[in-house]
Amino acid sequence: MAWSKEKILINIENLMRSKFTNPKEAFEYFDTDNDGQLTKADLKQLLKEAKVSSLIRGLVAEFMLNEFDKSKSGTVNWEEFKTVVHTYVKE
Ligand SMILES: [Ca+2]
Repeated sequence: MAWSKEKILINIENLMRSKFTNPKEAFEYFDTDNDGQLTKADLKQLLKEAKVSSLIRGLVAEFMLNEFDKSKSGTVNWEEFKTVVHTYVKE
């Protein structure tokens, strides 16, 4: 199966819809150490649960950090995550 950005986003959207009732719940679930930041490892776990192939998870997590980590902290905080969700997941 070929992976495209669209397919990955659809998988993430499906995960959000099936597993969580709102974006905050998803963020808190993946923020395993509760420091308010999602690390690259946390993003890879999100991608794993979204059934994105293990072959490309690292690459996609890297891409997500580059695109959404506006503060360049190397992690995605709640404000940044909210932007991601609102950009890609239709209410
Ligand atoms: Ca964290």
